[in-house]
Amino acid sequence: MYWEPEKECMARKDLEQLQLERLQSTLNRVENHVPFYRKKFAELKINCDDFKSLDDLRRLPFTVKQDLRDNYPYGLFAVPQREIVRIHSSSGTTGLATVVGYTRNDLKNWSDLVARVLTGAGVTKDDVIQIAFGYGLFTGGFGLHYGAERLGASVIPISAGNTKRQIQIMQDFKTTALVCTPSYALIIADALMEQGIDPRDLSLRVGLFGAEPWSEAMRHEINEKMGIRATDNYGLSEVMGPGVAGECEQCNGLHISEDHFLLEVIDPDTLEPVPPGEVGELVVTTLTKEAFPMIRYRTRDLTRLIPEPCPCGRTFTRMQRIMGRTDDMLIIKGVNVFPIQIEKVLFEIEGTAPHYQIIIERVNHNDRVTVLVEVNESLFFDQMKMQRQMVDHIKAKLSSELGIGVNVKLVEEKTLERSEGKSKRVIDKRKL
Ligand code: DLL
Repeated sequence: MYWEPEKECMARKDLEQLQLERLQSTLNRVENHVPFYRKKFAELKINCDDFKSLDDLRRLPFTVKQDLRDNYPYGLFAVPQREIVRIHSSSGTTGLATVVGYTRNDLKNWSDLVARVLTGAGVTKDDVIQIAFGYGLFTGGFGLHYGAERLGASVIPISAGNTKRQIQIMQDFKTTALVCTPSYALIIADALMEQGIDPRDLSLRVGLFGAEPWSEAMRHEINEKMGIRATDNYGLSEVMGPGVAGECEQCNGLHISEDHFLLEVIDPDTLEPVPPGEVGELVVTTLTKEAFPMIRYRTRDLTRLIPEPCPCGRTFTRMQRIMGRTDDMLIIKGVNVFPIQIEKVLFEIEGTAPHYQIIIERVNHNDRVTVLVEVNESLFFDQMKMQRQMVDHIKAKLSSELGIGVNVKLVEEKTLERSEGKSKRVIDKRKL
């Protein structure tokens, strides 16, 4: 089943022509409306009218997350405020957050692309979709919601959390498709078992999971425990949100919506393209975004493109599931977290030494974070009350900065391992 077969099965030659035209118009848009790009193009003596082939893309500069932060909040928007109808933002409070905007037309394209991902995974308008992604500044909830409505399915906007209620709704409303992070799907699966509910008595048949890394092993576990077909879908707020790529019913790689996004895979060190089919960092250029076009955005996500055609008939290239990242970004409980955010909070708290360690574990499919913090007053350890107050204070500050709860443990000065080179701040014990 296709959402738009005339696009999804386009001949490569026609697709490349479309991409080139859309690239040219995107370049004109950013050059005319975004001072950041205009300045960069001028420095590199790039004349957008000279773009004659897609290979010319390689002459353009990369854009990185820091560029978004430097232009916080609206500096990279390519339309006046009055044309913006939606704003989303990814993790971090001011300074570290990235803000993205959408015009009405962007929202239409976004819904279409998410509807395409849903259709690819086998969802139709006869389905009842339970959306257990957070609704809010995160693009997951609203992105999937609008796509599912566009498709004409029955949408249950339950949002994330409250697993007991998720299950109750799933039973009563006869949910057929579940949308959430893969780790939350496993939490729901375990809760079903605990409550003695046989998933085969539910109406559930398909799952659309994304927003965090997972593995084939996790897919099998979800399939087994829930009796569904779990599919992977990928996206990132900087280039749109969910809807960038998704698996078809073959469950063997994610088709990239190449009519809206131009993909490159580069070697993160040399920044040169890797040979076809090899692993590298995914770089995305948007082709139709009006409010927030992105030129050669370095996603930091590692993957490889699958050169072989897919038996489903779609001609859009597939990418293998995300295999890792080239930076230190962590995805904890579906939320993007950078160790530097934790460091920033600790530096602001008097009495802590600049030594800390972040330990991440997965306990019963739940991510658990413990931050070990060295305190420079060993006296402290005789004063339980002060210690507790300090722990609570750090916890509150960290939760508000990160948007997730963490455990905090104070340790005496010089207890944490020192290293001569790069200190090992993060110990990620999760096995996906
Ligand atoms: O996570 C958008 C999204 C929402 C995608 C719902 C799919 C479903 P951000 O919060 O900006 O946007 O986080 C983007 O999450 O660069 C990847 O590192 C990671 N990520 C997203 N999808 C996958 C996936 C949304 N299927 C960052 N597998 C990306 C692995 C994923 N990692």
